[in-house]
Amino acid sequence: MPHDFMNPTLYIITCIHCNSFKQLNQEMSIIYRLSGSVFVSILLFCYPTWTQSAKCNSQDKKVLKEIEKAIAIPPYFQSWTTDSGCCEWYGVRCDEITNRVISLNIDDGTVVAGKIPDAVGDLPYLKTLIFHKCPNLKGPIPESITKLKNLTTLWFTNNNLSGPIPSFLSKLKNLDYINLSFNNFSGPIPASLSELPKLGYLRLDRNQLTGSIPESLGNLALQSYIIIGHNQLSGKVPQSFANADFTTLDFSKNKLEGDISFLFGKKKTLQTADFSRNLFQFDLSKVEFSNNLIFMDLNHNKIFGSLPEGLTKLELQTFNVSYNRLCGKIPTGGRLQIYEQSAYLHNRCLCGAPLPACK
Ligand SMILES: *[C@@H]1O[C@H](CO)[C@@H](O)[C@H](O)[C@H]1NC(C)=O
Ligand SMILES: *[C@@H]1O[C@H](CO)[C@@H](O)[C@H](O)[C@H]1NC(C)=O
Ligand SMILES: *[C@@H]1O[C@H](CO)[C@@H](O)[C@H](O)[C@H]1NC(C)=O
Ligand SMILES: *[C@@H]1O[C@H](CO)[C@@H](O)[C@H](O)[C@H]1NC(C)=O
Ligand SMILES: CC(=O)N[C@H]1CO[C@H](CO)[C@@H](O)[C@@H]1O
Repeated sequence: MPHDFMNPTLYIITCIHCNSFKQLNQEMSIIYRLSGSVFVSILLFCYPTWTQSAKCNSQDKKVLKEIEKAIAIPPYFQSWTTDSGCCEWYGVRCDEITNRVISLNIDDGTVVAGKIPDAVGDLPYLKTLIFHKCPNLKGPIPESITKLKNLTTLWFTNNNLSGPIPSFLSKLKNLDYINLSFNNFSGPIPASLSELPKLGYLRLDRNQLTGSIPESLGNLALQSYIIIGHNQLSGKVPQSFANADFTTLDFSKNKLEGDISFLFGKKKTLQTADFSRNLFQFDLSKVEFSNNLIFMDLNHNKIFGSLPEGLTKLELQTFNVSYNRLCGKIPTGGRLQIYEQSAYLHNRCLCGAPLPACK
């Protein structure tokens, strides 16, 4: 941009619009050669913009640099330069008033490697901690995160983390959202998770979890989402779920067994029920369903009996009972005929549309 070197007003205007420290320095070095008084007036005008772009709590900055040193693969974290404010750094968000770091979100796969550093526990105002799609991020969840008393969102997804789902997560009383799906966590689901008074969303699917579903999980204070599919969980679904009322239950692809008819019922708010690919065994004939259900996948179990008339009242978007031991005529008069044959195939003797007529 051509500058009129003799007009101080023009400098002030260009300088107010400069939004980076670097640009500001360039502007100032030109001005400095002109006169002392112009320099001072420009500095005053620029001050607010300058502090904003450099804002950062120095303690938080130190911790972030430690985290970078521990896991970043060079030349990643290019925006994490010492002359810029850490609130502007990639993946970092600060509180507008206090300038303390409240969110750290590393979601760019190949740029980090190693273990989640203990230093993440030293960002005391953190509310959201995300490591997403980092295939080289390995090892356990560090206990240091129990220091993050403000944490509401813990989201470690699509990494290669391992070790247990730590029981110490129950110390983070503000947690309302846990998503640890697509990792390599093993061992049981800790019973202590039910001690989280605000936990509404729990997603632990696609790991190597074993053991049975803890009784306490049915007593979560906020009953909305439990997604624990694609693990190696076994045993029966605990009775505590009979009185519970979740919106989404996904137990798919585990080794769970027994009667789960108590998860349904006319008064439940259950909308999404994925119990496919387990060893569930019960008589479907007498089960009642609530009108809230929009997704029900029961494929690959050992469910027997016939399809109850009540199913014709539902407006299910997804319905699948294939690969079970069901028998009898598919009830008519509702929507059960709109689903593909594949939703009914591989049962003992189901018949009638959309399958061939009963004999
Ligand atoms: C985990 O690491 C293995 C190699 O050790 C890799 O093949 C796999 O894609 C990684 N998983 C994820 C979810 O990134
Ligand atoms: C939890 O993580 C999975 C896997 O990355 C993702 O698909 C899902 O959208 C996440 N859940 C929410 C509510 O963000
Ligand atoms: C996942 O963990 C199991 C042990 O639980 C281990 O044998 C396996 O190699 C791990 N897989 C990856 C990709 O790290
Ligand atoms: C039902 O589930 C089976 C088994 O996973 C699958 O092959 C089939 O395509 C599904 N059908 C529908 C309509 O969802
Ligand atoms: C809501 C909440 O827990 N706020 C806390 C966030 O962290 C600071 C520092 O640890 C506490 O002083 C707040 O009470």
